Amino acid sequence: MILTVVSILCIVAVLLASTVVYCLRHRSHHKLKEKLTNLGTDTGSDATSTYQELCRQRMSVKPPAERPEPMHSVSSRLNSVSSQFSDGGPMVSPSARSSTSSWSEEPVHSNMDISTGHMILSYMEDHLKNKNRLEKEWEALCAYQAEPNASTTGLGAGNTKKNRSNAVVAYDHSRIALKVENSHSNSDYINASPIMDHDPRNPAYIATQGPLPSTVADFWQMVWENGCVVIVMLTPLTESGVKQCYHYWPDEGSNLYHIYEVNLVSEHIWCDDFLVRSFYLKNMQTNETRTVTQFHFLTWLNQNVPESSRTLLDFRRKVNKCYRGRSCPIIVHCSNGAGRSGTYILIDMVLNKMAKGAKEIDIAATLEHLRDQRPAMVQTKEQFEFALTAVAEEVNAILKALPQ
Ligand SMILES: *[C@@H]1O[C@H](CO)[C@@H](O)[C@H](O)[C@H]1NC(C)=O
Ligand SMILES: *[C@@H]1O[C@H](CO)[C@@H](O)[C@H](O)[C@H]1NC(C)=O
Ligand SMILES: CC(=O)N[C@H]1CO[C@H](CO)[C@@H](O)[C@@H]1O
Repeated sequence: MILTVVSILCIVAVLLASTVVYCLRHRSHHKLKEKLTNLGTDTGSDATSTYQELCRQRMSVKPPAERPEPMHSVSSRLNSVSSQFSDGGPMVSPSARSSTSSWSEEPVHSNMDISTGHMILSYMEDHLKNKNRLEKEWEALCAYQAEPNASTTGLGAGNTKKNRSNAVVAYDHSRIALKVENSHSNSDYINASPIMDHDPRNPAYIATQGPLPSTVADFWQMVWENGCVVIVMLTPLTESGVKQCYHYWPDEGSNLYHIYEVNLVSEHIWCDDFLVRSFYLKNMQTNETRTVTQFHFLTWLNQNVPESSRTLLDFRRKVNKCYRGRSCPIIVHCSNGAGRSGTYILIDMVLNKMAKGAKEIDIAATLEHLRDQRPAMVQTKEQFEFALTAVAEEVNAILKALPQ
């Protein structure tokens, strides 16, 4: 009997011991797992702070170690040495911003690579100081010949009256064609050019002339058929008595342009320089509707430059905030759809390339690329210089907004 009791006690003891051992092991395993997880997040935040530290160091080294080669070629190619920050690493965005009311200036946003930013800035500063170089580059741009460059459709008998200027007519190979069956004049012509950036199928912009009284229905048809939701208007309606653009929207209520009904929903005056209108666009044939926002810059005169690049840059940020997440082309027009429109598109395209982390920024070549698609984009040397200044100023603002 004693033997039996002892053996039972032994079995119980063994069972207890193994349970305890199991529990302990399980717990330590769990702890280890926990530790590993923590370690994971620890290294994560470590990497971020290391990255931020690197950025700070980079920022404090004022002139970048490798300055771009002085420009010899016309197209002023700018290569930034590939940097260690750019490939998918966490991007430092501007830190907490003060709350912004709808009246305030839009904060800068960018994923621009810091070393690229410095490179561009020092290049631009250099470029703007050296007037002689700017002069030469502009001369070369003026001599640039686009090929192909035929505009037979736009200059054809039925279409010439649809052009504001004979000098700026959409190229045959690069023009927006309207659907004839929906056109009030049974024609597919409008003086408008799709402007591609990198994607050859989807234009990023449509550059067009300010509508004439006879082309306003064509204009809204184009807005409708290309799925556009943002219009950038860069001209006042008249300048010292000269008509620049037809008043192509209703001042209040709605107007019908052929089968397109346009309803003015709101008008928000942002400052002396620009305002924003919101339209409700309805296709009366299908009863489909869409909201279209028009950003109207009021103080940029023909053949001129805006008084301050800061205002135009703020305007651009507001346009892009509204446009964010879309893939339709942005309609950009002034009077002839080339001078002011070309300048705006050049600035926007270059800054967008930078924001996407492009390592190579070539402003002159970008302008040639625009001129391949529409004649006379950017019309004066002052406008070209303005584009350079504006880009430099925005890069400067982006660098300043990075956490110090
Ligand atoms: C148009 O292209 C032709 C060649 O196809 C060229 O000779 C001509 O100079 C070009 N014109 C302009 C204004 O670029
Ligand atoms: C559009 O709306 C009108 C009025 O409500 C209606 O009579 C017409 O049939 C509609 N058309 C289509 C294509 O739905
Ligand atoms: C080449 C040509 O005929 N251009 C015309 C385009 O349309 C405007 C406005 O109707 C005319 O003034 C231009 O002469």
